[in-house]
Amino acid sequence: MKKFFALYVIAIIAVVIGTTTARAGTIAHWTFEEGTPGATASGVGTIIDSSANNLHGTALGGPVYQDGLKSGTGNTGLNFDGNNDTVHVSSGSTGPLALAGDFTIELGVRADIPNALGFGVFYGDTQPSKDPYFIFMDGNGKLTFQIYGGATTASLQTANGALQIGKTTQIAAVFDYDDIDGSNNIMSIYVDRMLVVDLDIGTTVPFYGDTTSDFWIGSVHDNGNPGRYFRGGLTDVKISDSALTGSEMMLVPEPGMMAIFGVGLLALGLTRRKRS
Ligand SMILES: [Ca+2]
Ligand SMILES: [Ca+2]
Ligand SMILES: [Ca+2]
Ligand SMILES: [Ca+2]
Repeated sequence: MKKFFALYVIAIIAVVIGTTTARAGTIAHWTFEEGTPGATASGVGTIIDSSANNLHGTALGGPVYQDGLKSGTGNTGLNFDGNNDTVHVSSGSTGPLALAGDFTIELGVRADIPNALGFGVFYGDTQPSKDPYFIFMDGNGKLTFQIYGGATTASLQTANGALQIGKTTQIAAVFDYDDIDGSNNIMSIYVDRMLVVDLDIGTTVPFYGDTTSDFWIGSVHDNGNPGRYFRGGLTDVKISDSALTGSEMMLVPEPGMMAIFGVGLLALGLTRRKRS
């Protein structure tokens, strides 16, 4: 009975921890649920950010709302044509999207055609290159997460095939700032909430070199010039102010909480079995 009680307490603690981690701050979350599938997204500030920061985006080039993209929130995503479709969010080098300290960028992706991939998210400045962070998906399904740190550029890549064509995939780029002395900062890429690759990038942190930086979904805008448009569907783009673990990443519903709660229940179940 003592043992059962101990495990019961562990289960309760696990639930409490789960609730705490679920409160990791959301910097921005574009769910793409505001549109009707088949409708073309247009108009200033119509791509709704559900976070408190109200970082609403503007669709350019005519991306189309798409049904059947289940990842994050709901079933609706935005389909980009690979030609000129993108979403622009005005930011500036000191705004909430000038990410500093720990952060996680999550996005649900479905690439429908090989060899037609581009940028998932891109934070660019108006100098050639020198762009603080981006996530890029190449034609072989290889993911790149890159940070420009002023003196150095840190780039992390998966193997080919990390992103499968025709399959909705949950990808995440995590930056874990070394809270002890900032000397062992870690970049990671997760696919479907599993850690795929990580890298110690030393003291490098994103460097915001000018005052006209902006955030883009589905394209690159380096030096103010657009290019390398993504082709396919993006379901949700979410940015958090902490280095999330796989179980804390988005899935429907409330993944971190449910996963940890499940461990607690499993502990109770094992105890019951032992007793009988
Ligand atoms: Ca969605
Ligand atoms: Ca277009
Ligand atoms: Ca640039
Ligand atoms: Ca950290």
